[in-house]
Order: sequence, then C-alpha cells, then structure tokens
Amino acid sequence: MTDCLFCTIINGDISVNKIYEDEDVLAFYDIKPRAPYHFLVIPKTHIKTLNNTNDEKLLGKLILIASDITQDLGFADKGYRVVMNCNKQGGQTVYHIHLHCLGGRVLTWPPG
Ligand code: DGP
Repeated sequence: MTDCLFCTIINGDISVNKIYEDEDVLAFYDIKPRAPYHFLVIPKTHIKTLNNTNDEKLLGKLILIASDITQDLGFADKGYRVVMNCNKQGGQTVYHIHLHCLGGRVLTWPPG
C-alpha cells in the first residue's frame, strides 16, 4: 500500500534499524523508544488494524518472534511487555498492525 508508512519501510524506501526479517515479518527498533529496549514486529502484508485479521498463524508468529528477539538481546529473563494498539482510543497512530515489545526497565501497570 503506497500511502502506508510501514509498507514504505518494508519496501526499503525508508530505512530502519532492522533486527530480524523473513518472508512474512520485519522487526526493527522504534524511532521513538519508550524503554531502553523498544522494537516493533510487523507483518509484510498490509493489515490496517487488529480488527481486520483473523490470521492466527501470522499473529502467533509476531508474538513468538518478539519473544525470540528478547532472548537474543538478553532481556527475556528480566521481563518485557508486548502490546498491540488498536484504533484511536487504543493509541494506534500507524495503521499497519505492529506489535510493540518493550523492556529494559520496570514497566508500570496499567499503561496510560
Ligand atoms: P502506534 O502508536 O502503536 O501506532 O505506534 C507506532 C510506532 O511507530 C511509534 O511508537 C513510533 C513508530 N514509528 C513511526 N514512524 C517510524 C519510522 O519511520 N521508523 C521507526 N523505526 N519507527 C517509527
């Protein structure tokens, strides 16, 4: 999708600090980190919000890749949070689904 920021990143027209990539998924550091570790895991197919998919395999893959990356980066055992914002009241600003993974500090609950 040409007017989607994350599709532009997937196409390589905007560069990001990549952590992981395969045929389905891309993971990269968030441009505005909210924690010492803050990366995003996105599908390569354009899906607007979590309300627009029932692809269990793909959604499961996003979560498992986030978990694998926390192992690789060495903060899995300390703890982390994965979250997907959905629509305006959920805090979504980029309308191409993405899993946030945050770690490296104590994370409070509930989020704001
Ligand atoms: P959300 O609010 O859940 O839609 O989160 C969107 C996230 O995307 C936000 O934390 C900032 C991040 N982001 C937006 N534009 C860019 C970009 O150009 N590069 C990177 N690396 N991250 C971006």
